[in-house]
Amino acid sequence: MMFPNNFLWGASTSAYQCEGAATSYGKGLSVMDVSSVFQECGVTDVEVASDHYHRFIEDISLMAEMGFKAYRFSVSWSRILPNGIGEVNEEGIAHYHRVLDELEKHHIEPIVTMYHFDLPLALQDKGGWSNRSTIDAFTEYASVLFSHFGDRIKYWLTINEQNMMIIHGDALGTSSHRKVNNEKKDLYQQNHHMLVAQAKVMQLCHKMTDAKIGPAPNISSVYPATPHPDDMLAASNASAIRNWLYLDAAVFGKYNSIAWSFMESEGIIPDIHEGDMEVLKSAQPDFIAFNYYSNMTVQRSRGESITQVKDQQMGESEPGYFESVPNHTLNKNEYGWEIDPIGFRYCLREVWDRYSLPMIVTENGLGAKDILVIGDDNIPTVIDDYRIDYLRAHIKQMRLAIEDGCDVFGYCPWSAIDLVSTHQGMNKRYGFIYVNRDEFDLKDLARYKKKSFYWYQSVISKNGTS
Ligand code: BGP
Repeated sequence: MMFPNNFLWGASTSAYQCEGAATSYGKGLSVMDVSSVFQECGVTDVEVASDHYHRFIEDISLMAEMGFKAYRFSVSWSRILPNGIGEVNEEGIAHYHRVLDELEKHHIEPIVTMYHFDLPLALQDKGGWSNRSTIDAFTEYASVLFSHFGDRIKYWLTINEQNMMIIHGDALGTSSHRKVNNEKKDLYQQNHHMLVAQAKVMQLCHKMTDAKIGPAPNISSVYPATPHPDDMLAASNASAIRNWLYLDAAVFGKYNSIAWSFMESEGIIPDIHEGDMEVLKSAQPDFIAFNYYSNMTVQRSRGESITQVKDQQMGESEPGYFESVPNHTLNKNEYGWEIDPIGFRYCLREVWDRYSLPMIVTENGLGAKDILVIGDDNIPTVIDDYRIDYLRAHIKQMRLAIEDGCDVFGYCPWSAIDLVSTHQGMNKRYGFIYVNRDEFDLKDLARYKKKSFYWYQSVISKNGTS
């Protein structure tokens, strides 16, 4: 069996990780522009990033050369509304119209994330997502997007990896670092506000446009470390707390009962205003977008908090509920992320079984320290067979999941071009297109096609066979 004829092959990026022009053309600052993660780890800042803001025409034409049917990118909230609310930056609107013009020219479908980690700093200064008024700010931002771009965009994603911002906000640089009495309660309050905001925005989208809209969490299926029933329960806890809390609220409009009982025992039930649950109930996503890098293996909690690894794909634990352990049946990439293509099929089946909504994969990929070499034609390239192997194996399992009956309508791996990794800067690359800069040396920012560029081009031209 093949992939459906109109399957959306493409790749992803996010604004703050590739655009650059972080303080130009009327853009306001976002939390990522001042993120302590970049300062503390001494990794690439996002002032220039991959300079996609200035080079999007070249980048999109390279995507077209690869045969992309779709490009998933995010709009920078603070480029549209420099203060998060209020005055609209017309230059920002004009910029994204130019990006859309370019995509249209090449018949590439835009898949647009509204908010990918980069909350406007002006909102963070007022408490960010802990402050209930950020719900209105997000709704206002969405209404600006729908009124300017509503007739040009068919697929919107609300919030990228809301679950990772709650679980790994420190590692990602999205945390507010506010001094609060109960930090965990504050996080789950932020989560509640995001859920309500997302529901309002999904409703608004359906009212103002004919587009489709969906959430975009990071989903990992969870394996028990052993068949011991306690480990099975730990896996069920982990899945509820990490995955279903977010998707049940988005799709069914209610809190997952296992996650709720976890919040209750921890004393972190958020303040829920009258009418909030009705708002959650009355909104419906049209599809589920999700990012998959790896699954997770857990054992029953020994009650200790294990060392928090500064990485969103590793080291999750909830003392008393589960703790993650390495899965020795799997290989790891050079950053310790487990490589689990069969688990990808499993994960797609699990999400499909649970929600029966069409799915699009909006991230998946291999981060590596790519090395530029001179190719046969004397043009620099990267021989990234490791990336090709990774993607080939995942695409195969996605095809098998489709054969299993899963409705998957697109695949946008991370990332279209090299960009700034969340906490490894330019040292960890994912792109099909190499961006010629180092950690702190901007060089000439030239674009070079990696070996995976040609490989993916051929995959797309044969609709998924490689
Ligand atoms: C996801 C984020 C992306 C991206 C990716 C890879 O969690 O949505 O923004 O960066 O992970 O992560 P990293 O850059 O840490 O390797």
